[in-house]
Amino acid sequence: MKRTPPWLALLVLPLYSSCAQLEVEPEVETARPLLIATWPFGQKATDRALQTMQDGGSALDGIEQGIRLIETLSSDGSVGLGGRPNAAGYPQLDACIMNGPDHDAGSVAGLEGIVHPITAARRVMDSTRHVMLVGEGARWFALEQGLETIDVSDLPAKKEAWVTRELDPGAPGAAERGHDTITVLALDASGDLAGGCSTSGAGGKLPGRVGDSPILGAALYVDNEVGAAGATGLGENVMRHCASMAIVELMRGGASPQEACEEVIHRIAASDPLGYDLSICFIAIDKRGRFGAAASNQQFPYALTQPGSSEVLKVDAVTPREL
Ligand code: SD4
Repeated sequence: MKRTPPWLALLVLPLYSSCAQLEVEPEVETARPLLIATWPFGQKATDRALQTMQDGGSALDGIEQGIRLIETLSSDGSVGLGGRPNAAGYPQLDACIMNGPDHDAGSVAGLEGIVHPITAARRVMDSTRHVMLVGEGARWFALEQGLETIDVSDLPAKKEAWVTRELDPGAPGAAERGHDTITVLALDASGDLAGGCSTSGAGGKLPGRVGDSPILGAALYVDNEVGAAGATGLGENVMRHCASMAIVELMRGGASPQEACEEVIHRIAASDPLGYDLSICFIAIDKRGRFGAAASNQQFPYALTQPGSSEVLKVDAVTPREL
């Protein structure tokens, strides 16, 4: 057998290695940090998150500060203590946070009277050996941590007015009311991911009902090797399908964030008696800086922010597949 002359290898190797590089998926030209959030009010969160990160904070800091702002404003009537109360007249809050680099997470559910559930979730992650605290225990922990609280003793008095206003199925716009949630995902300049989610949950829920928002893998999942996904909408239709984890796993298999979000809606619709009438929406970003969003049966506005641009984009409901 003829031996390849060494000078030929010198010529061919650089050619070979540049071909090999071509097979690697190219980086997407998005400025970083890249932030995506549910709903138009999410833009306030992504803007605050970007600012936090540009001031030297981590992606996790950005997520926490962005969501804290929405919890403070509580202006959409669904996040934080200004959110919709449960059937007993209390806002019971759910939140979780997840950090890509160490795959760590914290979560609180059914939390009453604490102004910043997202910070409570982060403290669970940072200061305990646990991942999730619920109800009285979560409140006790948040108070121990010195987190801001309000006096909840007058809340039952608000119940009657709220029930009349919100739970009357005949009230104008009643069908449209009931849920909204802030979920934010971040990709930082070095390619690390983080995410967070906070909500008062579905309005009029039974006391003690926990939705998808504090459940890792349901309304939020971050895998630092692949990407991150999050949800808003009717939690029962998200958590039964581990939707955010399913989106991330589809991205791991090669789907773009857009394809993965849409595919999970089709999958859920295919197995659910509701079909596409699910009231669920997803957002996702991948490690390469691509993003996507999808909704089951409504137009879904979401916020996208990166250095130099911050906008609210809209995606129409997915086109149903033949079931
Ligand atoms: C829940 N997923 O508690 C939340 C509500 C929500 O848009 O996201 N509404 O089910």
